Amino acid sequence: MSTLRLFYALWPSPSLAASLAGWAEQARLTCGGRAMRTETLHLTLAFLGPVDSALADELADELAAATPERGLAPGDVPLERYGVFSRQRILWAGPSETPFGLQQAHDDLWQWLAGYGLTPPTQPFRPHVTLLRNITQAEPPDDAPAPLAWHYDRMVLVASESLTGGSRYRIVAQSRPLGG
Ligand code: 2AM
Repeated sequence: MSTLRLFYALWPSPSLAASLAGWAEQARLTCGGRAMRTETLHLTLAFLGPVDSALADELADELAAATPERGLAPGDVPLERYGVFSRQRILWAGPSETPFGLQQAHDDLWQWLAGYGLTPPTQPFRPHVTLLRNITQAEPPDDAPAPLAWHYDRMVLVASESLTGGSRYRIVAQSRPLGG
């Protein structure tokens, strides 16, 4: 049976993604590593891993239907600091504290996914946008650029497809803004 490697994410507007690319450029001066392509920057809400294609279709249909249970309450996440996951050699941008609404969105999403037999992570939710991979210096820069305000009103379901030399992200569905 074929599977798709899936995750749910918030996807920034092109202008926010461009600002984040500036953050990546600045951090690379200190941390080295490889910048993520601007058009692939995102904040993961739930990583599912490989899911069989029938379930993947169902999840995509449900998300596109965007009923209140499956949609996403709009909210704000400030991107105000750099951080590092040293084991994964990742430099990221994220909030200083997880906003309540975003945590709620994460928890609600996983509660709903559990109904499909998918297992929630045991690790706490650490909202972040990965900016650099393979960093050579595991301390983030002391200072971040001016904070970025991210207002979100929808989420996307993304397939991560392996290609020789890396992976490609393909948005398979997105929720409609609630009330929109
Ligand atoms: P990362 O950027 O911190 O690597 C696609 O891989 C997205 O899912 C990335 O945003 C990645 O986060 C996230 N993700 C979360 N858990 C993952 C896992 N166990 N394996 C791969 N990606 C994961």
